[in-house]
Amino acid sequence: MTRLILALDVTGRDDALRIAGQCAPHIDAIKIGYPLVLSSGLSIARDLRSTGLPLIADFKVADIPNTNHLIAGQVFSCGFSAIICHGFTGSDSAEACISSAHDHGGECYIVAEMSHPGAEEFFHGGVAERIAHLAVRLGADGIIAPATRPDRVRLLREIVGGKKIYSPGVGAQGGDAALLAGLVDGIIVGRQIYRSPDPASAAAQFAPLRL
Ligand code: NUP
Repeated sequence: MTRLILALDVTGRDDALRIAGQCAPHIDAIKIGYPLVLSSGLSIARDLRSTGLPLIADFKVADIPNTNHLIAGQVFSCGFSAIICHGFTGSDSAEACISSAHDHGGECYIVAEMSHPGAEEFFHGGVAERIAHLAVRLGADGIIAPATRPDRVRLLREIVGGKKIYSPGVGAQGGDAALLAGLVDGIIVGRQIYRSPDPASAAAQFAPLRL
């Protein structure tokens, strides 16, 4: 089964709650980040919990260990069940997020390689592989790997084994969900769903993946 994670990058509270409510029967989790939290406040997380779905905080946390620890503490006190952090900051910073997540009964996902074209400038040449190894060594719950490059996801899967892989980049960024089925544990989809005139139907189109 491949989970469907809605990237809810709208910038209005009402839109966010409406789309989340419509899509809830067709998705497995909601991921929110700076666009929604900066426009609506962190309290949007509490409101979205009424959907009953797990909430993932995509703040791509990338600071010194103490600041990472403080950020993660705030995230989990708002009811998120997982946090996404960067790994290029090094073991101590990543470990601060992972241990904070686990102290709160939550999960931590480390970005191994990003999905946009520019990611190749720094994540290729061995960096993504090193970050994936770091995620395994530190006991992260999984990694973020690009749906736009299934061959890279296959390679990173060999490193992380049974850890979870969540993949953004399906739809608007050109990734094809069918190529990821069975390879990743979840696909992250934003614009293809929330920009649709009928977000529930757009989400429902991924139903075969979730079987
Ligand atoms: O490498 C990444 N690529 C990516 O698109 C890591 C991410 N966290 N994301 C996020 O996934 C991005 O910030 C957005 O929230 C979502 C993809 O949205 P869309 O391209 O499907 O609209």
